[in-house]
Amino acid sequence: MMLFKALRKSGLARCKFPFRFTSCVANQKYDYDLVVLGGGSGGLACAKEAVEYGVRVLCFDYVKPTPVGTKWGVGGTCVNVGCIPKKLMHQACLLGEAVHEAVAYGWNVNDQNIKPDWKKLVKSVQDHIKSVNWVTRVDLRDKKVEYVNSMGYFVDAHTIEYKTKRGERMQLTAEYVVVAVGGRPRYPSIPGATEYGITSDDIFSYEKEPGRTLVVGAGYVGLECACFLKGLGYDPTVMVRSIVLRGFDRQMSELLTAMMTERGIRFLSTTIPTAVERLPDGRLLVKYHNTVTETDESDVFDTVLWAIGRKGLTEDLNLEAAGVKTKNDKIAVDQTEATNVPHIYAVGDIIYGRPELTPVAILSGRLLARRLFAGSTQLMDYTDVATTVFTPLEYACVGMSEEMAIEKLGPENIEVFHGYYKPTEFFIPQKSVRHCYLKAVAEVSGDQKILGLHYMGPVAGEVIQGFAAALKSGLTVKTLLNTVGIHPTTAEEFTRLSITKRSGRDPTPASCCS
Ligand code: FAD
Ligand code: NA7
Repeated sequence: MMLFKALRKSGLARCKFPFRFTSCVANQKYDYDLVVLGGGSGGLACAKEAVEYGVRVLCFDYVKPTPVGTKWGVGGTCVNVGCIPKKLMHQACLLGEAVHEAVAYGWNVNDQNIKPDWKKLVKSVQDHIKSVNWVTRVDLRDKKVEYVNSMGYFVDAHTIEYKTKRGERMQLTAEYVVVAVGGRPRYPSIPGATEYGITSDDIFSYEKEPGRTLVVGAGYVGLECACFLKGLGYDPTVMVRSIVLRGFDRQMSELLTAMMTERGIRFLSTTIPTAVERLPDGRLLVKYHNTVTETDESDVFDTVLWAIGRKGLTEDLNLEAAGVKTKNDKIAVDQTEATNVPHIYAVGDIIYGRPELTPVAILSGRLLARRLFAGSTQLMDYTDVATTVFTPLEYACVGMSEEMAIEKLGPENIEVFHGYYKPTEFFIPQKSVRHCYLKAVAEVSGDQKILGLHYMGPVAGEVIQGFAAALKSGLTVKTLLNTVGIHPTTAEEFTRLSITKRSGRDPTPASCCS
């Protein structure tokens, strides 16, 4: 890796445009050393890392408009229609709560009925996104990653075809191809779904106020959308097909549901939508079926938001021409992110069976580039990836859920330390502390290696990020309890965990400093 960096510094490794086709490092058989399909989190990270080693890289990125016509710029889901706009909407909600809390803290906020201006918020969010798109393009140009704003697809295992803005078909060849095309929201196969429903791809730039909204799907995206809509003063209902937050710790998911219910979000349990119709007044009539009571009902909403999961964008890639096999709508890879065709790789959301998270896509893209072009052998470690659900009380976790630990080790071999806690800042505005809870799932014997940490409360993502590094380094209960806390914080509660579930003792604290 050092050698490549030194060569690059000396100018030997990279022959600058227009001499790109005669790169000193390159295999002259191909136009490019690396072509990346998809300029999102994973694709851009891979492309930008690869050019560091003096190779010729081209990255395609193209966004198909949604059924209602929403489209966006380079950078992929996270920047345009995912993490970033979601976090900004979440922040708007937290600020709304803070205004009301400020009064209790002595601030003279005259109008307590203040409401956010949806159009202004959407414009601010979109302005930020456009600035990120611009910075991304400049960054690609500065780093000498060639960027083509077109849909790329395989002609054969080393040849990619695309259409120019004028409609001409062009072809180029690459020694390595990285597929980083990500996914897009699914629509249910029911009448009216695409005509009248929107998804997370539309909501962050939606000009109309969402109003009374039906959010269909109780995964990570559905819950977050319902929560920011509620926080902004709208009236969301979440339709749940089976359970809330499948795949996450059950106790924490139930706590999250209770916290959302306390805040006035309605849940329609064991229900699936059957049709959406537009009424003469423009509102949407949604028909649905309860799969337990076997009853059919309907209700009227201003907006229907599908959050029923995402499908991988394999269908436009003509993967058969390259011989790449798919699994459902994703691509199965080995531990080196190689597909069944050795020089074709995949990173990010398009990989089958891996976490759909931006930092996962970025790190796997970066490590892949290092292995391909800088002699590295480091593999991506997909275990113990921390994540956060950005609901008003956030839920963050790393490692195993309680159920997973019980299944893997057996109930007799795990110990669960837990506790409710009272954030100091909640006292004056008398905010509900009912759902501020945390737990550590650990081995029962020895120093009690920690297998999973779960936290619901303020700034959960910030709290768990540091503990995630500790868990990856082999954190034990002994070390955790030997760690001196930072007082008064909520994160310090992890260093004070003393009650085990097995003991049956009440995990509710008596006072703020007990
Ligand atoms: P993407 O970022 O989706 O990029 C793929 C790009 O390739 C897209 O621009 C696509 O249009 C383009 N493309 C597709 N086909 C082609 C083709 N044939 N040719 C050229 N270009 C093509 N993750 C987190 O870590 N934290 C969060 O808080 C978080 N919040 C989220 C909130 C929402 C609402 C959503 C939907 C997702 C969220 N995620 C979050 C997930 C995160 O956005 C994804 O995991 C991440 O963007 C995946 O990156 P990627 O590179 O695999 O794909
Ligand atoms: P998820 O986590 O797959 O959740 C999808 C939700 O939608 C889940 O509650 C499903 O219920 C439900 N679902 C799926 N199909 C239907 C239909 N046809 N009708 C009603 N409800 C349905 O997807 P998300 O988009 O929330 O999150 C995906 C990733 O994006 C996530 O990992 C983040 O990293 C970002 P089920 O539990 O299957 O019964």
